[in-house]
Amino acid sequence: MNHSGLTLRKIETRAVSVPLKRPVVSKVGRFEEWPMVLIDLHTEEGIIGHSYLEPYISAAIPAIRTVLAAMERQFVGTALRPVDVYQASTGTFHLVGREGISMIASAGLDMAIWDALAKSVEMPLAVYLGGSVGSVTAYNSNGLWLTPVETLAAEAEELVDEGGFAGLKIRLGRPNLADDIAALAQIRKGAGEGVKLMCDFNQGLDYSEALQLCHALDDEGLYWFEEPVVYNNYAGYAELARQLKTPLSIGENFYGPRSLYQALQQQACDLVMPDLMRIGGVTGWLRAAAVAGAAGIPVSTHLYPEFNAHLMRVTETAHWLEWQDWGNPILVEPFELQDSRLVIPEKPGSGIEWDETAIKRYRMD
Ligand code: SMN
Ligand code: MG
Repeated sequence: MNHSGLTLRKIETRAVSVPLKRPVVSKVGRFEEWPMVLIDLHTEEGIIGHSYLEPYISAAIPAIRTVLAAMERQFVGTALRPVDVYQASTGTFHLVGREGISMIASAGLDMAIWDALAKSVEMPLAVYLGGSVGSVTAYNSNGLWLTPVETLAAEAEELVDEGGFAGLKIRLGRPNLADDIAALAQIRKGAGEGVKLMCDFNQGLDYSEALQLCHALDDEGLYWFEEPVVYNNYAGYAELARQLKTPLSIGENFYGPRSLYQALQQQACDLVMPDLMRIGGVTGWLRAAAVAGAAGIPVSTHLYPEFNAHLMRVTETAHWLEWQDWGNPILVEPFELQDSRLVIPEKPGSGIEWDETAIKRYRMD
């Protein structure tokens, strides 16, 4: 039997900064543009795997590219087995920390390998992973930042219309509770009854503020409270989860499946939403999703909707896909949304194809 598969020739990385239709105004920063690292994994067999990373800050990009270049030296000429490469790359780079840039670069490489392998057998990634293509329940996370309250009703209406959305992410945590309540009223007015509102605080509160604000908002019918306090205060989260009726969601800052396991061990949340670049790419996701599935905890996604849609099709306790259209300007064919569901394209791999003309326009390097 021939198990040779694909062999790594080179890892090409490019940095782009893509304009955002609605600037991100949040407790983690204000962003007018969205920096991305595009990864093209070239194989000796001619198949090219694509993935991208969203590192928030462009200052982080050179470090990520340096680690990916080191990984290229580590794996060039070898067979692309994602589980083995994940083990070896996280194994090498854990010497400078399991979290942060090491994990982010490993995840980007891992995603590109899975994409290339699925393409090599002409299967959509979901099918290659043992699932099927279809659609995935999604909420719209493209707006409703900490922006002026009087603009929120019209924006909420627009966001629902972008894909018949049954859920929207909203950001709260303004300096005055009255302003959050007013923001919520405007959003409800624009979104209409029945639309679920996922409420993100982006770690903007200290524990005592979170205690007060979450209790004050606990009867407002919000679908979840996300990251009220610093991401790794699991003891604080456990206490909040015990006290509050509104489900508590964390996970975009889990680095690797073990962080998810530790959070669940400490009963720090009701819901999880791992971020693909921090959880460890496709390989990290599958491991984390297995832990959450065994624990009966619903799993939502964070960013990376194109890859995540495939992963949700093989996630036991799949909950909501977070939809952001931020990568659309550099894709040949943006993914489609209908009736609050993302429709996975019938294409090999993840279905990501670069719009090279657009990439030239947004290149940073
Ligand atoms: C978020 C994502 C990207 C930029 C800022 C904030 C947010 C989310 O935490 O969950 O979408
Ligand atoms: Mg969030």
